[in-house]
Parts: sequence; structure tokens; C-alpha cells
Amino acid sequence: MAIRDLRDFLTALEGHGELQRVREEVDWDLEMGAITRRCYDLGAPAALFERIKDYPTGFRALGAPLGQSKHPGHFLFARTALALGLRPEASAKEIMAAYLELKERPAKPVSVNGGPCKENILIGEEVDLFRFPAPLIHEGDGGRYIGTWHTVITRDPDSSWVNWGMYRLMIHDRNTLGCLFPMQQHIGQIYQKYEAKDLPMPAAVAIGGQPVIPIVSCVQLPAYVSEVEVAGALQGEPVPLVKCETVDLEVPATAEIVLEGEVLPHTRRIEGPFGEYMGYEAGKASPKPVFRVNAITYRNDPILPFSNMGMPVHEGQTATALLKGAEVYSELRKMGLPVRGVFFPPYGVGHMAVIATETPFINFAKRVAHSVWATKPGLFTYYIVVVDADVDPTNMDEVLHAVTTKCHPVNGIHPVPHIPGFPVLLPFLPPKERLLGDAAGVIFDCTWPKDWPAESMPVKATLENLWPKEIKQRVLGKWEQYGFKDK
Ligand SMILES: Cc1cc2nc3c(=O)[nH]c(=O)nc-3n(C[C@H](O)[C@H](O)[C@H](O)COP(=O)(O)O)c2cc1C
Ligand SMILES: [Mn+2]
Repeated sequence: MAIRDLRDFLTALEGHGELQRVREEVDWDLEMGAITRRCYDLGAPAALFERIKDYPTGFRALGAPLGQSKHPGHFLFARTALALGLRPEASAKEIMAAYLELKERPAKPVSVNGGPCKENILIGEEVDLFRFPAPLIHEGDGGRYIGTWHTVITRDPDSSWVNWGMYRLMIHDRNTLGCLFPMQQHIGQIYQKYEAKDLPMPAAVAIGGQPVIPIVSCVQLPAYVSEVEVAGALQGEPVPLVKCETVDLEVPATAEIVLEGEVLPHTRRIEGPFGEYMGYEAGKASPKPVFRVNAITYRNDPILPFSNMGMPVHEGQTATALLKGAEVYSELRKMGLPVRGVFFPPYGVGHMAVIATETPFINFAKRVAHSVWATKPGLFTYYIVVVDADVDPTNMDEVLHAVTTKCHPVNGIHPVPHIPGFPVLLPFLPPKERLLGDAAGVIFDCTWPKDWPAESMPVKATLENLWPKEIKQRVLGKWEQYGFKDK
């Protein structure tokens, strides 16, 4: 079944035991956040909150849409697999491969005249962000966040490029939002151009579309790539877009909630803090750009999806980090590097890349690592573990074995000071560097050096390598005869 809106996705989730309807009344004030946090911790299904305190029947919220799954038979990434139209049993490797294959056929969006997102329209004085059950997620958050699984849509003032990105949105009051738009991100770069001209930046926010929409919004695609075309590729058909009421932008026609407005130039208001994707509430409240909402449109009985950043494993890993791996792999292959696989392990929160590669010449691991840092999806990667091609980068046992047996504790570790990092939030940076995103990186070279003589190369002691073929065949052939049950 094609997934054309959030509701189709809920049907798919429910059909595979990945959705829990919560009929008990819950409070938007910390309770939905706590429930969702426990869903991530347990690998429980996504939570559809059907009765929310202070809100009319019909106004719902969806927590942990792509949280990790511990459903029997499913991999951790099952909900991401379903979002991409794959089996919930798909492995990380299968999902990355399918994603890259689907991406080869970008599909331009189609413009349509109307759509469910126009069922209700509020303009000017009618605008009230508190009309939706935005959760106060963690104690200590600077406010209620209405944007944690959504898309912010803006146009580059110097070209026709329309960028879709996910950047957290905190409610200040009934018609203003606070935004984290770092310069390292496309939105920061676009916003800076409007600010230089002293112009407000027109913007639209789509909340709750078909799941490929938030996915492409949080994957680090290169500049000038239109995320909506990638969403069309992942969906296998163009995304229908409809014109906004008050800004010259288009939004997905089936979005649950659309916010329209402008980000004011040279205006700042205190935003944050927020429990964040690295697993900490790091970064104090600070002055950040202000988004004035001039119109809201929404579906009847709207569903507000939200992510609950914090300790892994949440959408920051099941979507952003997983597909960041696929994107880095694709970029390295485009550079002609003989890379065999890339994986960002979930508990590495997108900070750690494992790269399996052939090593045609000396110091090749360093060349690979610096190439990762040269790519857009490689931004915000601080630990790069380079392993030989016989190591499966998605298997942490194999990776740990490679680190502890092949990486020289002094000569195999290469610190790289002052690489760009995510500002405000990076837990390991001292306060001043943290604010700026003045980060550091390190390369773990776990590949055999090319200059060692053949006779000094350690041989991996596997059944494959250290037993003659006849013995191996005999042992495998007689395995059950020996009394063992599983092959
Ligand atoms: C739930 C969630 C919230 C996010 N919030 C922010 C944010 O507030 N600011 C930010 O710069 N990136 C945030 N990100 C990461 C960006 O979405 C990601 O880097 C994306 O590539 C940005 O789009 P761009 O590459 O078009 O700039 C978030 C990711 C997720 C999954
Ligand atoms: Mn982008």
C-alpha cells in the first residue's frame, strides 16, 4: 500500500505491531514526553495519543514515530523500513541500500489546487499555536516544542532552490516561535542572506506528512538538492504540493498542520534549552531567531507528530544517522574511493562513522577520513573509525575487535583539532567552544599498514583461514552428526 499521508503510515505501523493507541487521557505537560521516552528506552511501539488534556476530541499526537523497535523479528530500524515501503524485518544494510537505489530516480513534485491540509484555515488574529497539543517534553525545556518531527521550508533568495530541513521550533506565544538555525545548516546560510538584505525570510512549516517528508528533512543532503525531489524518489511518485495562503511557498498537500509566516531579520529572543539528540540537555537558553506565524492551516482531527530527543535510540539515529551513513557512502564512492560500507552506529548518535574500505596505498585511512569531513553529510562527525574491507561496519563486535587489535594506541590515532561542529549542544566541548561549534575530530586507523612486510602480517584466525579445506568440509558436513542442533 502506498503511504500518502501520516494516516496511511499509522495503518502500516499498526499492521506490524509498531503502533500503540493510548486512549487514556494524557497531559501534554511532561506526561506525553515521559511516555514517549519510555517507548524509546523499551523499544516499544510508537504512541498515538488519542485523548489529550485541555484539547478537544480529535486533536491527537504521535510520539516516537521512528523510535527503535524491539518487536520480535524486527530490527531496531523497523519503523524507518516501513516508512520507506520496506519489510519491517529489513536490516540496516538493506535499508541503506534500498534508500540509495530509490534515490536514483528523483521525482519533481506536482502542484495541486487543494488538499486535506486546507480543511481549516486561520489567518492573522485567529492564529493560535496553543490550539495544538504541543508537548512540554522534558522538565527544564525552555517551552513547548511544536516542531520536532516536521519540515521548515524556505527559498534561497539567490536561486530557485527550495530547502526542506528539520530545525526545532519552540512556542514563545500564540503566534511566535523560537528557532535553532545554525550557520552550519542550509537554513542558517539562507537566513543570513535575507538578514544581509534586512528582509524577513518567508517560511512555511509542514507538520505530519507522509513519513518520507520528515525523513528527507533530517538527512544531511547537499546544498541545492531539493529535498522534496528526494522525498518523491523515496515514495516512488511525486509529492503533491499546494500553495500557501500568505507566503509564496508550497507545502505537502496532506500535511496535518501547516504554519506560514516569516523569520524576522535582526531579531532575537531567548530559546531553549531542550533535551537534545546527543542524549543530554546541553546548551543553555540563548538568543535565537524569531518566526512570526501569520497563518495556520490544518486537517480535521489533526495529528501532531513529535520526536523526543534524548538518550538513543530515537529518530536522530533511526533516520538521520542511518541515512547519513548511506549518504556518506554515496559521496565517497562518487569521489572514486574504494569504500565498501559506511555505518553510523546508533549509540554513536551520528558522531561516529565506521568506514570499511580497501586500502590501495599508504596512509589511505587518513585520506578516507578527510574525505568524509569534506562531504555535507559528513558534517558533525567527530570519530572516524576506518576498518579494512573484511570488517562489516554494521557489526559492532567486529568493529570493536578491529579497533583493539589493529589500531595502534598512539600511532593509529590521529586527533584533528578545530573541525566544524554542531554549535550550542556538543557535550564534550568546553562552554566557549560549545557555543561556537568549534569542535575536534579523531581518526582511528584500524587498517593494516601497507608498508609492513608480508611475513609480519597477522593472519586472522578464522575457520576459513586456518584449517585445510578437507577438514573444514568434514566438520561442516558432520556438524549435526557430532550432536549439535543448529547449523
Ligand atoms: C528531531 C530532530 C530535530 C532537529 N533539530 C535541529 C535543529 O533544531 N537545528 C538544526 O540545525 N538541526 C536539527 N536537526 C538536524 C537537521 O534536521 C539535519 O542536519 C538536516 O540535514 C538539516 O537540513 P539541511 O541539511 O537542509 O540544513 C534535527 C534533526 C532531528 C531528527
Ligand atoms: Mn538542505
